[in-house]
Amino acid sequence: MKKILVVSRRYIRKDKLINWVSEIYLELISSADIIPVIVPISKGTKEILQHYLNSCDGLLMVEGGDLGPEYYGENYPLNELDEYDKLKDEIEIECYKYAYNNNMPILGLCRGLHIINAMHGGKIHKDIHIYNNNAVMHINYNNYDNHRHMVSIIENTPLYNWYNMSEINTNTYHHQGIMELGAELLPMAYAPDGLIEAVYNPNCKFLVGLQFHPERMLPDYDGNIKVFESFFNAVKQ
Ligand SMILES: [Mn+2]
Repeated sequence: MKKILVVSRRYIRKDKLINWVSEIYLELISSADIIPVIVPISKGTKEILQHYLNSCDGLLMVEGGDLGPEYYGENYPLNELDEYDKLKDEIEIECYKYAYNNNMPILGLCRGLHIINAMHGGKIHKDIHIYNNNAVMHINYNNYDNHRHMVSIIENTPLYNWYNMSEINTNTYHHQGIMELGAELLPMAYAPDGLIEAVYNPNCKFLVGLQFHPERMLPDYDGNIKVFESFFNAVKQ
């Protein structure tokens, strides 16, 4: 069976650091007859990471804290970032580089999109709401899972093929976003404030980044599951 790596996320529970991954990703991967492999964040993981990489067929990068600004040429004070985790950055970016260099399918959601953009030389907004003067709310803690904004989809892109619609109403859980698009990446969708909400690299087998979370709104559009089906098919090829 093929394997997809997912790097975990850490937080402190009862005074101890624990690793976690949202179960929906593990369910989606295993229901496609692919083995989800959680790559834990621990110092020891870096020593053995190559063993994870040697056996992987694709990489899924999911939600998480802010990417370190060093990866996109900025040097904000790190204590101003949301859930900054240097070790997660290091492990996930090493996974990304291996997958990218071996032309393996990569899907990045939210933080994963930011990593893809930074690795292509693009820049990230420290906080999109400073830039857009709150014209569009990209995160709403009071209406977390039901908050939506419109996204317009560009024709002749993979995203358009999946949704077959020129506009969708997406969930939105982010305070950062693409400031400058990285080389080779093409935009697939825009929010009403102009923020790029989806990208792909047409020179890769499958390299897609989405700002929204299709897995958290599966019933809303048939296109949501197609994002994952297309990713999994690329992994199986
Ligand atoms: Mn958004």
